[in-house]
Amino acid sequence: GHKMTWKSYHSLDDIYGYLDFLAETYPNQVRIGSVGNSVEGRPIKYIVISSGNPNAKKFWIDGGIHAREWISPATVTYIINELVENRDNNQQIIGDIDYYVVPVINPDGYEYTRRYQRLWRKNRSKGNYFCPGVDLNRNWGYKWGGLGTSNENCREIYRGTGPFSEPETRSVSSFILNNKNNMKGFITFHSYGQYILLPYGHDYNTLPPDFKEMERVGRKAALAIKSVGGATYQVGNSAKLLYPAAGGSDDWAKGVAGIKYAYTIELRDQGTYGFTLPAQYIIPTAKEAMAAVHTVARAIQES
Ligand code: 0X9
Ligand code: ZN
Repeated sequence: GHKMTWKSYHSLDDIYGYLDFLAETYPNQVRIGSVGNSVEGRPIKYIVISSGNPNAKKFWIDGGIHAREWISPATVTYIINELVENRDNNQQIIGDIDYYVVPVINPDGYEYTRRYQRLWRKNRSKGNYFCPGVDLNRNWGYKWGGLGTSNENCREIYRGTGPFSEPETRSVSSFILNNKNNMKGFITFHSYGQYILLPYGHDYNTLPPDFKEMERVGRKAALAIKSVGGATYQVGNSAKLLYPAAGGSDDWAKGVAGIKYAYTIELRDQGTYGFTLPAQYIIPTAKEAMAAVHTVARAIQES
């Protein structure tokens, strides 16, 4: 057995214990491992949920790059649960897609928010004694250092000393590159605001050549979300809809790894609770996110 529920937010140990449980229970469907270690030496665990189809396309899903956005790891573990333990309800999207999932990219930050400071955002890099931490979503190596980033340690948007200066972004990006062949989907879950964000985020006027197609699928996902949970998600380019911010994982996934359908999804809510979304909203939020995963999976199949 395992102690995972979606009625409360869980510790990193519980989340990792759940992945271990799935690996033991479903040895033919799933494989787990670590992409590498965080600054404080915690593993960054992944799970591959495999279709068993040698020609499968790949779909990347991650959460927890920002420490305080607890709904993200909770949602990603819910999605894992759906894909592994609720296969019957998801037949349509598991026969020909392998899911590569990392529920907590920033395990040190996540545990820090649980133990000491609920609204911590960055990792726990020790560069500056008084102001530790790098914003891991400003540290990726595509247009690193541009708009919406800072070179000051104490800022929430501190980008680090160079592209991929942090072990978390370094190991996750290498893992993606090692598996990028046939990888067609990428969703990184954040909170909050209810947005489906499209690249590029590094400036106001750079869109990928297939932006229209990405937007079409993004809008479909927003409709699917609306029909299962009722929440309204806005869809658009992240610089225009939110703000420009360089060094994000989505831009790197699209621009460097070449993953066609690359999105950042900002989950519930729209500011009533913000980062401290009460646990009773985990299931409705995660069901909506699962609807978005379905939509992108269908687009991957058609691509
Ligand atoms: O600022 C961010 O990293 C994301 N918003 S959050 O409130 N969760 O911090 C948005 C990232 C969008 N993508 C890029 N700007 N590349
Ligand atoms: Zn975030």
